Amino acid sequence: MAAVGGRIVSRCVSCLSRTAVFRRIHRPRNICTSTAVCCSKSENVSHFEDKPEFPGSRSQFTSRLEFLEPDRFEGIPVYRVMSRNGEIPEKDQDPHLDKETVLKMYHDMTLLNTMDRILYESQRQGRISFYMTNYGEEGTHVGSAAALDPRDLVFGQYREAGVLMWRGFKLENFMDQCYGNVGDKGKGRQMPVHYGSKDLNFVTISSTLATQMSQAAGAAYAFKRAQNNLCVICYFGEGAASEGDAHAAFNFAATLDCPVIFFCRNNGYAISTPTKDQYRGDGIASRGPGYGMVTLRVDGNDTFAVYNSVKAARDLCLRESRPVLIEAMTYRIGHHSTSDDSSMYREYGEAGYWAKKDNPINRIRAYMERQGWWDEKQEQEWMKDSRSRVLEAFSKAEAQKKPNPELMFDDVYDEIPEHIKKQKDQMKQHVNQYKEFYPLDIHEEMT
Ligand SMILES: Cc1ncc(C[n+]2csc(CCOP(=O)(O)OP(=O)(O)O)c2C)c(N)n1
Ligand SMILES: [Mg+2]
Repeated sequence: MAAVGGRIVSRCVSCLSRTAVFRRIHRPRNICTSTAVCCSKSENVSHFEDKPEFPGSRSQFTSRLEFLEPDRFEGIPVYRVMSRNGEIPEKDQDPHLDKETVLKMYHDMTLLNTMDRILYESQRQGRISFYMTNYGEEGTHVGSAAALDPRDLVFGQYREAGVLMWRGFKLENFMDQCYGNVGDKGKGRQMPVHYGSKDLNFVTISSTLATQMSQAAGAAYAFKRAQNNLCVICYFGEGAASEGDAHAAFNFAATLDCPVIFFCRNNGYAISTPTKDQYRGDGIASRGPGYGMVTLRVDGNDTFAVYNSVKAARDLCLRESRPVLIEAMTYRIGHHSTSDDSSMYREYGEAGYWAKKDNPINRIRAYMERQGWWDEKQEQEWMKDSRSRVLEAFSKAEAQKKPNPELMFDDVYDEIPEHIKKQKDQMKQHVNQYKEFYPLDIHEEMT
């Protein structure tokens, strides 16, 4: 390797070190003189005039036997707009959202929080069978939902209730689903938190991890063919990204140039498995370039940064008809679900840090206070009002009957086949014969 040029002080293009002394090697690029393996072997050296002709290859030949070290580069940066105290240091990054929009963001984030508390408690009291809270991730929901067109199709994982709330899913709708009562659009046939709404373009949750990912790629392909100028957004956890279906989804979307935003909520845990035991690479974002996808990592606790990211991703998706991967860094403050006890696998105080010090709700509130749009008195009033709204919806849902049990046989087939009809008749006969063992009084009557 012929070293030319003098010594200069700058940032090494290879190891990105600032303190090292540099040499210019071959092309005018700054390479650290450090003896570190990553730096000394950083430049491509080719003694060949031809370029690789292998199908799918787009690089050069090299005479260096050099492994690609995953730690050679600094981590992918986290895009942020707002500091923890609600300041926007780079004015050109301010999304300039109007007061009404920011207040709606705050109202939805806090209402979701209050709803989570009440429904979590109601599970603990045995009133519903299961629940999952969204604590800490409210900024990823509301920031992303606000940047979309309401006609864009949403595929969720299960911890995205704020997206639905932003689109207009009412407290009653959430409660009816969790109680599985006659008001539930799913007719009481799903576990709590498996929401869905055709009117709001939100595909019903299926908690089998990552199934929504390849469906989202397929839906985006259909959108592309329909040329409807809409995109698909697919939410998933960093844990779900370890499923094989995630690979299929990324690769289909990339090779078929599908307008889909893959929005990863990296909240640090897949139930009890922390990210350090889930992967060795630089999070989920580092996988994007491997699939040929444009990629961005964002501070998920910064609602404005999430908003800007999804808005830009949406434009890109539609303009260039290609998928975008966004990794939103956040933290799951609550237990995974009511079936989990996170004190068994994380230190006391760890979640508390995120609840108090780095929390999306606190951050947007600090912004609103700086703008003079919010104060303690408004906060107190809103907290009282939102709590009573949640409690009212909760009491109404609890008082409603459960659906007619016969409905469990509907909606899988367009026309119920004979063998299912037979099962339905057997169920009715059995229940009628052993009435005293079934809580028929809380259900709508069978025909
Ligand atoms: C195919 C499949 N495997 C395992 C599970 C059990 N399971 C449910 S949620 C979960 C963790 C998912 O973690 P992540 O994707 O990070 O989402 P988060 O819960 O953190 O929001 C697991 C393993 C499942 N539902 N589906
Ligand atoms: Mg997770």
